[in-house]
Amino acid sequence: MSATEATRAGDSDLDVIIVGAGVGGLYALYKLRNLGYRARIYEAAADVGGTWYWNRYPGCRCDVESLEYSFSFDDDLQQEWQWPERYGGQPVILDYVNHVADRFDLRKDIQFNTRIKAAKFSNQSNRWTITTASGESVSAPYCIMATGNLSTPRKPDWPGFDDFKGRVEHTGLWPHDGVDFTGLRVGVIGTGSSGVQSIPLIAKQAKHLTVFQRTANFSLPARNEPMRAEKEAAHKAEYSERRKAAYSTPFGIAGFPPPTQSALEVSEEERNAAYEAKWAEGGSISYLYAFTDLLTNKEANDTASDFARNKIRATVKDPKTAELLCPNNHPIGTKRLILDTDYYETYNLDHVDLVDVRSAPIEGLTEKGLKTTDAEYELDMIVFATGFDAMTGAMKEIDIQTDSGAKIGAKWEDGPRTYLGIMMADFPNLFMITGPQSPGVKSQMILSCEQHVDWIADCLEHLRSNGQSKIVPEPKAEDDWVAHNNAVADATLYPLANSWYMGANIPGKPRIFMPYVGGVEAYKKRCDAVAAAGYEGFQISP
Ligand code: NA7
Repeated sequence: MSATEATRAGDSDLDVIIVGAGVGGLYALYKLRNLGYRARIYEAAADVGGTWYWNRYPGCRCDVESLEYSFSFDDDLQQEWQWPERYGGQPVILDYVNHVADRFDLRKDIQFNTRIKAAKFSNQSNRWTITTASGESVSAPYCIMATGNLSTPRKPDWPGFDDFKGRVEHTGLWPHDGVDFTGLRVGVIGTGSSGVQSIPLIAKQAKHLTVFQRTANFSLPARNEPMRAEKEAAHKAEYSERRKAAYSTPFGIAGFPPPTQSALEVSEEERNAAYEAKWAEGGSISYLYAFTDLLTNKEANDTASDFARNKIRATVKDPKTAELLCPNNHPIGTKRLILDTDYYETYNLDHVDLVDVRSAPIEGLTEKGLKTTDAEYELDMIVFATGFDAMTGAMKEIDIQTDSGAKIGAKWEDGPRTYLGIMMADFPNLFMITGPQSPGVKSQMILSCEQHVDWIADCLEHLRSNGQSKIVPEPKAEDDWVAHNNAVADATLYPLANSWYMGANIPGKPRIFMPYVGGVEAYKKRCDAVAAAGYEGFQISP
């Protein structure tokens, strides 16, 4: 069947349009189909996977352990699937997502290679009509945006892209047939997670590697290893209890005993012993969970930041390079804390150089390479590990509007505004999976996707069983949620960092802290209470 036929066939009888076939969209399709809704996914890529479809750069790996970072909705699935390593690498996670799509026969309701450009709501017909890049349209009463938080890769707006004679790639749009760096002089721009994960592997192949760093980030050793059979067996024996317990934790991951002491109430010796143990164990949550106040008290955080900086100094042989790699403008954990394998060790290799582009910013590309304000670097290939228009980018790339005059661009002009990160006032029947102002990126993402889908499914069931068909947040509920979100963030150290959580990586983007950092437990309780109170803060109508 051609795309046009599929669209026409699905046009009149769909209940729910889902945009995106990443983990959130796939689970939404599974769940809603089982409840008897006619749902269909529209996906820009040629296949399922979302983040894990696009980010194929060398070293791409999840920073949440694989036994956690997986679906919980089907016990046979979680018991049968075998993760080969402590942390899932991109190829394995993509295999897993494909397995889920096949196992639950999801592909028959997914239209691939279809980018959605517009979504318009008619109050008269109570329907969303979405329009694809090729001009087809489909309509349904409900629309779910499962468009992802890190799905709009961004390169800086520099001159010279056309002049550069070498090759340019972005980590978030990596070629499917891989890249051979052998014999090449490679430049990597960016030292966030994508840069830090790929740099050691690029260095293994490249003739010469120059890393262009604007901001040094904190990174901890991942301590990835083959899955230990006894660990897997023990985890699987209590999978259901663990999944349930995860909802009563801040990050949606069970198994980390909550800290009980402030970093400032123990001796320096005791403190460093605790950090040393966490460092040896690997994992970012474990480290940030060493004491109660690492993300709320700057003085406490300084002790954890200093410990990590000293580890960098102890690893990197050249003292100047070591100092440049020591983060000095944000508390540890306030930017995404990275997990790496041999990142700092890579700078001890003779053919790897670090260039500080904070003091001498990049001006643009030239025929031969990159030009900063004080030098030109000759390169055969430039890898942009420069990140994404995070959290709001994918939604804003779609022309979302209603016939009452609401427009997403205007609505979010000064930063995202949502109720619970799930819906927006003025945009009826439009749901988001892990939207801004929900814990999403600050949690085990698949758990948060499942929680949102379950909440949305319950909400649709509530409407259906009450003979209603329209739901929209009240403006006051949204105002209060936005204020609460900001108040919670302001009580932490997070806003001190120029992070993508703050929109700081995109020139001109409003600086507002976007994820909800009150923790998964508090957030889920709130969502459940809202539903239990008959969808408090929402207007519901026939
Ligand atoms: P990030 O974390 O946003 O990192 C992007 C990096 O690119 C970061 O070091 C930026 O420096 C750097 N960057 C961006 N623009 C420029 C310019 N103009 N000049 C120099 N350097 C620049 O993206 P990632 O893809 O690494 O990771 C995103 C998330 O994916 C990650 O947090 C995990 O959750 C998974 P800056 O810090 O802005 O100074």
